[in-house]
Amino acid sequence: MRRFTPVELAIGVALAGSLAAVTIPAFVRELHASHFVEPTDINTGLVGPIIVGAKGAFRPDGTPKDVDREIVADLAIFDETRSAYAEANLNLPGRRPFDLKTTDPTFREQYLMYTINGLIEGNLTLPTLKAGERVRWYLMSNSNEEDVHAAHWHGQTVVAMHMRTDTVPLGPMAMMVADMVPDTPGVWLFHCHVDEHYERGMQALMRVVP
Ligand SMILES: [Cu+2]
Repeated sequence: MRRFTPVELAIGVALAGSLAAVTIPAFVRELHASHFVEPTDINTGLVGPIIVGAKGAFRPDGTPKDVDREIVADLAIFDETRSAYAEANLNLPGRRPFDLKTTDPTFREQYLMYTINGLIEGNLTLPTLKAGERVRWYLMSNSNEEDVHAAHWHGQTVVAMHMRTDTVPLGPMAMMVADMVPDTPGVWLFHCHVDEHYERGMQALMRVVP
């Protein structure tokens, strides 16, 4: 079992900063994935967000003027049997990932990784948030058939889709933006509310300080 590195998965997390100055209206997000062999490329980690917004909406450093902090959270299942590295990682020379998936679903199941930003088992470290600051969450998911998620915050609410809520649904290859003003200090859980995903580690802790 291995974790996806920032280079593999979170290209978009880097892009979130470096390309934030490329702007189109209203902070539209593009979920960018390699299209060479798309399922293989995505499950290898070649996926990430590009954050864009209206001209004039960003500070010189590329961050949006109307928020204090941005967080990208990719709630994603990675099928390691479809990774370009599957044969090397699984030490099964001569077997193609596609064959592994289609011929042995039980084998495949144990190589599905339930991740946030490429990290499993709750290993993602979220930044410490300050009560009262304006935080924009960019949520995204992957394209596996099980990539149906429910991003859920404990202790805080967000505004998404013109609605105040603490849970934002995501379908396969979904993109959502949710704005939060944390108001309850403490250590809180952020996780996918789909039971199996949560139980398999799609979760992280978020600290809010006064
Ligand atoms: Cu989920």
